[in-house]
Amino acid sequence: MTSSQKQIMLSALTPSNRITIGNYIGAIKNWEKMSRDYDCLFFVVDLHALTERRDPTHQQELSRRALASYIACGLDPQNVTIFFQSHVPAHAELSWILTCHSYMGELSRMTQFKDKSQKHGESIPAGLFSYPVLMAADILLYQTDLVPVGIDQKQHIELARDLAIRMNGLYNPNRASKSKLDAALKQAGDTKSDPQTVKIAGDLFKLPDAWIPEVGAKIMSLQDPTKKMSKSDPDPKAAVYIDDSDKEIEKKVKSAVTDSGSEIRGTADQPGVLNLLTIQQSLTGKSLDELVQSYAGKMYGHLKAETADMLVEKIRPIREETERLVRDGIYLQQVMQQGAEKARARADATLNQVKDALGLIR
Ligand code: AQP
Repeated sequence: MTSSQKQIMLSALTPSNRITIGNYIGAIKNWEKMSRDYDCLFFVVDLHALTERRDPTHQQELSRRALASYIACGLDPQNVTIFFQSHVPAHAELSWILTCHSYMGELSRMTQFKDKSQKHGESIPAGLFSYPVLMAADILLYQTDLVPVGIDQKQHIELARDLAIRMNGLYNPNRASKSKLDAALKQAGDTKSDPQTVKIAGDLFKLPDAWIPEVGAKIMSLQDPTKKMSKSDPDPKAAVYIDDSDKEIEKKVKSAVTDSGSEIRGTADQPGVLNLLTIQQSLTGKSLDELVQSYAGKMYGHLKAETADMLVEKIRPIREETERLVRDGIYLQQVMQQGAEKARARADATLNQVKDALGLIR
């Protein structure tokens, strides 16, 4: 299949800190697998990272490392488009246009906004509020079919769909009258689905679907297994990073919070144990039942030691390759330039259609 016949898949990661095994298991690991069957765009959302203040030199380091890690995790820049969000100005432009079509109410309902704004007291950065609109622009610019994400991002994909439906409804004249819509649906060869979800001639955007992994959609903090593992968790023991040393990985997993019992059941009332089993499930492809059976009669110490070993084996080559790539500045520069050129051409095609539809003179 040529890339133009393949469905379009897109995903991204915020360089807000080093990449965790949550990001790896919930997102990057699946990108690599899917990159063979889809026309893929993967990018580093450096504009999203600006919602928090960070030292500019450190920010550059985080962004470069994220790019290097994508490649170290198996993404092939010859086969997929890899780029930085800030290298494609259309993201920020479409974001403003979509902001003008978004409602305060729907943005205030975003769970991530509610969670992340808490620590800011009275001075909540407006960027945190409008972040999901920029994310919608990221997705809609590329006429994306599928967005692989962890469960925490599902609500943001739903917003992107709502905005696409709203914009298509407002600016596609074929949707204005029933007879024109029926004719357009017939032409699209789909008269059964909800007309809002079928892309017809004149639509600005395709509606994206979220793809959520069956296993590992929400890896939990090692220190508080009721909370998501996050890059920016201030407790360094809460997450394993994909460039942690073997020793650090062992130490963190061995000090993971479990509970006071000793039997390994993998049930919801053992969130810490379940989290370690989920990590193993994702790394081995084994079922939960199979893993629980293999731990019959064993102690939490066994579970922790074996999880640590698996992570060490998985992470070591990624860490070593990331370090090698970070030192190869010329190669990374080449990847980011080529990726940005390919992405710009595709993003501009959509943005120009949007500008025309809205009456902006180009
Ligand atoms: N704990 C997790 N388990 C599974 N998937 C996860 N993802 C994030 N955390 C987990 C998925 O990783 C991708 C990249 O997300 P992001 O960096 O754009 O934003 P995020 O979801 O806000 O990630 P973090 O790690 O929690 O970062 P901070 O601390 O900066 O907010 C997404 O697909 C996400 O679902």
